Amino acid sequence: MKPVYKRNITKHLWSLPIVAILLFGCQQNTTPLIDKNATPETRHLYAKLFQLQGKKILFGHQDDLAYGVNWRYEPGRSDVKEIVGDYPAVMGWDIGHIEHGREANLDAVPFSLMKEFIISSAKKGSINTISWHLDNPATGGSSWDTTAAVAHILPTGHLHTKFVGWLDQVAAFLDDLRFEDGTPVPILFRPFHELNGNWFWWCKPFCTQEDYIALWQFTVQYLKDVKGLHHLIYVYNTNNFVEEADFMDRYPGDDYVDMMSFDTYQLLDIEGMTPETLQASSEQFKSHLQANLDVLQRYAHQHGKLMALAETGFEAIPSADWWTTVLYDAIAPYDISYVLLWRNQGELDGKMHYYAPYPGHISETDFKKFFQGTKMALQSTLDSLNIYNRTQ
Ligand code: BMA
Repeated sequence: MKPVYKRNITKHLWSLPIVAILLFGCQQNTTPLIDKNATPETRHLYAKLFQLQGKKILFGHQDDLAYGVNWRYEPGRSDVKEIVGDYPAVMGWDIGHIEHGREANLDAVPFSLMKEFIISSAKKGSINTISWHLDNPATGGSSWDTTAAVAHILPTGHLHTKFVGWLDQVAAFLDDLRFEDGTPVPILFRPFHELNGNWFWWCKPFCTQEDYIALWQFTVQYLKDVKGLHHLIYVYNTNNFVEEADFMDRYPGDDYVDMMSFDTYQLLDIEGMTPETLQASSEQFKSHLQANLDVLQRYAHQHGKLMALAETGFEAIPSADWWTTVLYDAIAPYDISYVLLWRNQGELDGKMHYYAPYPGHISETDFKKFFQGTKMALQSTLDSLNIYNRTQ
């Protein structure tokens, strides 16, 4: 028996390279998670996201379960679900004000509820992503107070201890996000976002490239190696950009980033809007979005990272077919893992501030079409894929 077995192996050795090409040849260049000790659920999620690349675009919405247009904190409610019958595949949250140990975030979402929403939606298959609109540590002002602060919170700065205390608060919140069996819920963490804008104190005009990168690297190392958090997938994020160089200018390096992304909104004042100005604005938005997605995709593939459109939308969606003719048309050709719409606050400072439609909205029918026979995926799709590879 033995010699026959040996002969057969030798006979089939020639086919090994072909098998290898079939298995690996068509895949993108991918890198492992930056956290070598990432939990099994986090590693599984990360691998699944690579498998889904190009096939599905997960749909996300900020604060989806917390409130919507004309309602607040009603269990099970979601503006998205009321129209399409399913919850978002990606749930976005912001932990601004966690640094002060407050009860609620900067938009009044209680952290205790946020925690419940994160755990319960993960149990149903959704992925949670967290951003952090942290206050200015130098002044006590908000994220939008652009007084110089980054250099002061680095290890050599006089506010370093204060900042580390803030990171301890972040770590405690993140560490508390666990399934019933105690396993941490994987989180896409997107700190110091829109870095090339000019509105947050960590943005380009208010700190050097070196200091931004040092802040990012310190934060990752601290959460991962000092606090021992191993359920985070780190998301690098710029705002939309004109110059390609602006996208990678402050990139903290392949050892510090798992996913690359940018944010962009269609901006048009609804007052005085005409069909012509709307059309022109939509065309311009679409072409700029695609130009930026070209750049994102090139760098993400080159560096073996995942990619996402981390925030987008058109405030109050004044266009009935925006979902299919503008957003889907623009993003469908790309390998982004997800697209996330910003929050449905409702009225804010005298105008309507929401990015997903609600029942009765002019774009309701088109929003349903956006998910029919397209690459867009909602919670139930992820649930059926068991993205965290959990048995319970
Ligand atoms: C902005 C607006 C603000 C909000 C902030 C953080 O885009 O929605 O009202 O406070 O995001 O969520």
